[in-house]
Amino acid sequence: MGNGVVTPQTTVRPQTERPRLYKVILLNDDYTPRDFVVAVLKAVFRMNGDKAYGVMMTAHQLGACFIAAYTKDVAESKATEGTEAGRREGYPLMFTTEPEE
Ligand code: TYC
Repeated sequence: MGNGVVTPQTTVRPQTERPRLYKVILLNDDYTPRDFVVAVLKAVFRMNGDKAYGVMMTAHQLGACFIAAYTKDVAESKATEGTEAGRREGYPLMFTTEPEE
């Protein structure tokens, strides 16, 4: 500082670099009806019935299931939308996000 040397405020990256993606994960619980989970997966994540049923059953049996990866904003808003859909009906349905490696 004070020597006329400035620190660059930006970093140059190769044009091919992709934004970091965030995984949306569905968590199992003991109370949300299976049909309701399937309906939320279809509405929020645009899954067909077979895909939504498979994701719901995987979470039901293993405790959690990866849904899809999106940019941070989209992942967080879809997770919130799904969680709030459950909350509105009094269910503890929960979607979380985490960064991809
Ligand atoms: N375990 C719930 C039940 O038996 C169904 C369920 C499946 C809930 C997946 C949440 O992410 C979930 N009614």
